[in-house]
Amino acid sequence: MIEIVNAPDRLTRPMKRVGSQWVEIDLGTALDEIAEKLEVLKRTYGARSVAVWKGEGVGFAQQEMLARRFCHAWGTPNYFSNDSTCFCSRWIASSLVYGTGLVPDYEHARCITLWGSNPANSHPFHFARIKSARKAGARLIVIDPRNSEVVRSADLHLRPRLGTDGALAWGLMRVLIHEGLYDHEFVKGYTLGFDELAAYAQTFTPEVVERETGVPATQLIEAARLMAEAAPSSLIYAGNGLEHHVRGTENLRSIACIGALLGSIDRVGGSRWPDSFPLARLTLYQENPLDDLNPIGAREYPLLYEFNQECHTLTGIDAMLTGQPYPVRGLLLTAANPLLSNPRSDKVQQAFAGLDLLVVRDLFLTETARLAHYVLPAASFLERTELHVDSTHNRVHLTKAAISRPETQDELAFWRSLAQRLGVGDQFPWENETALNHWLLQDTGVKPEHIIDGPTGYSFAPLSYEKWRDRPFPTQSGRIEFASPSLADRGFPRLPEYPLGDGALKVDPLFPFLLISGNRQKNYVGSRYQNRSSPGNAAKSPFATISAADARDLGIASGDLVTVTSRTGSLTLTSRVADDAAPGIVQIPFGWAQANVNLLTPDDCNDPVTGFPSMKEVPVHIAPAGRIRQ
Ligand SMILES: Nc1nc2c(c(=O)[nH]1)N[C@H]1C(S)=C(S)[C@@H](COP(=O)(O)OP(=O)(O)OC[C@H]3O[C@@H](n4cnc5c(=O)[nH]c(N)nc54)[C@H](O)[C@@H]3O)O[C@H]1N2
Ligand SMILES: Nc1nc2c(c(=O)[nH]1)N[C@H]1C(S)=C(S)[C@@H](COP(=O)(O)OP(=O)(O)OC[C@H]3O[C@@H](n4cnc5c(=O)[nH]c(N)nc54)[C@H](O)[C@@H]3O)O[C@H]1N2
Ligand SMILES: [Mo]
Repeated sequence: MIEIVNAPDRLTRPMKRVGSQWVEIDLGTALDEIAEKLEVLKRTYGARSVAVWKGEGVGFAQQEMLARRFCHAWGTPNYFSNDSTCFCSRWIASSLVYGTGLVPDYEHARCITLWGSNPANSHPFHFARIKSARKAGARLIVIDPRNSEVVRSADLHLRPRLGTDGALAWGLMRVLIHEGLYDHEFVKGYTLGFDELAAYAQTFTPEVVERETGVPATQLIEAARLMAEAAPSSLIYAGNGLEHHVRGTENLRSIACIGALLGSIDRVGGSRWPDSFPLARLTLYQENPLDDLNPIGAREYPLLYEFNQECHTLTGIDAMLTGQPYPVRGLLLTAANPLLSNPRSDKVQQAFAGLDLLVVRDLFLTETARLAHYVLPAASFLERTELHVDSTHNRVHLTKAAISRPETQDELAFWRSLAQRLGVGDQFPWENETALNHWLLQDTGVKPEHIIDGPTGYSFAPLSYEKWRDRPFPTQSGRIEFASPSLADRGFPRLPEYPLGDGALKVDPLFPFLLISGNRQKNYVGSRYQNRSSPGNAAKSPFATISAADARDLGIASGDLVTVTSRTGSLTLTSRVADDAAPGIVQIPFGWAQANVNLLTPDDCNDPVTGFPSMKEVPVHIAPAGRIRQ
């Protein structure tokens, strides 16, 4: 952390691009010029021609809300973010079934199923909780086509073919129903559509599911029984690996239904319905909805917009390139590096290079920042104070600005200084983050002093369970919806159907391998910090990981350079042959400039429900690129 914030190449001065040169510019002048250009765009094309893009670098809490607030204060509905390739599809699937997202109660669980997630790399603090539950006797099931550290500590590993998780979920539901292992009372009392669900599940016998997914029938039955034995203290955590698929949301919706059959929803050791902590609302969607301005992607992917107020980034890139459905000519981007993180990087590059105004706020001069007209140095997490609500433990934390760097601006200061120049400063009345934090806490009964006092945060309520006993679920019907009337109204199937046969269709002779892009690595995050940790730990280059059997067939040894080609692009990188990789699958991490996997990922192969791009099931071709050993 210290190396990141004190890195010698950290941006410290605002810069303006003049021709191909960067010139340093005073912050006030930069903001004046940016505001002036924004006003010109507003006069010429309307405010909606300017978009805002927030990235993973500032997370999902108040910094995100400030960016959203700016949009609606100034008049543009076009807010883009990494959320629409990150967690929205899981959130929407869970919200369709339960009316809310759920949080895992790992500490009390007796059976934990990790489905498409590898917390040993991605969420070490979750993995620590899982390990202590294991010590207390919890069983662990991992559902992942490949091996990993979590797999090695599991009781049972199911390896479905990529993207066939929906068939597996239906298979598990059929076993639970067929063997009478589901929670009859819970299902009767709190769900909608069980008869439809049970009828549809009939087709998914263990043998049919084995043919579709490759998971042996005996393992499927064993998994269902393990889950049911531990119920209701039996939880399923679904990860990012499930989302980057064309059928991602429907697969996730069917997985969500299993929890209700197990009766493990909001039960001790199950999946909790989070207690709310009423921070004041920063967004202005109610005050100034702007829906009539046709937010980008809201027509194509209405659920993404209705549930998360997210515009669709891939449609946004097209709008920048084509001017359709209307011109998008300016972009204010903070804490993101879409040139490496969004699919079809070639199109992102072209779209950003053609903008009239691109402003990038970052700690470093990233690939995206290099295309900007203005680059502004941003305050890092160690230079900010902000609230974090931990809904798995009902705690709220307040970070301290541990160091001060007068030359950087935090997110509040940036949006506020721009709003003031654009005549909407009254929407950003807080002089600094401390004032904002007080305002956010005003209705909670908690004062910042309370939070600072406790090094482990402030516990706002005891963990609560079984809230459904005296409260309807926040769905349309007030019940858990196996069958969704609201999806049916939009022309989608009521049940999260799975079209059998998808699993078998996957081999394209031109592109015979499937690419999983973006499995998380321990020593860096997204496109950042690859070479920043101590030399022993730093990741120096990306690898294409393939199985020993595939390597033999291709005549490739570990360390050889390979060329991986998809329908959209090609890249050459070092191979790594791993015993535990799955045959037919190549894995490449994302976020590397020298081998950018998002040149291979398509932008026209999206989940029809939420618009999520397909990034974990991309047909590719692999060939040796030469015999040079690295
Ligand atoms: N192929 C493929 N692509 C993927 C994924 C995948 O699995 N496969 N995963 C997707 C997912 S889940 C996500 S979340 C996205 C992430 O994609 P992005 O949102 O683009 O996130 P990062 O690549 O981590 O880039 C974050 C940037 O924020 C900067 N930064 C760090 N701290 C701060 C700060 O405090 N303030 C500011 N202003 N900037 C800061 C960093 O220097 C970095 O440049 O990528 C998506 N892209
Ligand atoms: N160190 C580190 N930590 C991170 C990040 C980072 O870049 N570095 N990124 C953060 C971000 S933005 C996110 S969103 C999270 C993501 O964290 P997780 O949700 O844990 O996602 P991954 O680590 O990518 O693991 C996804 C797993 O899904 C599997 N998978 C892929 N396709 C399928 C499929 O079709 N079916 C099944 N069943 N499994 C499949 C992959 O093999 C992989 O093991 O991690 C966060 N934490
Ligand atoms: Mo993410």
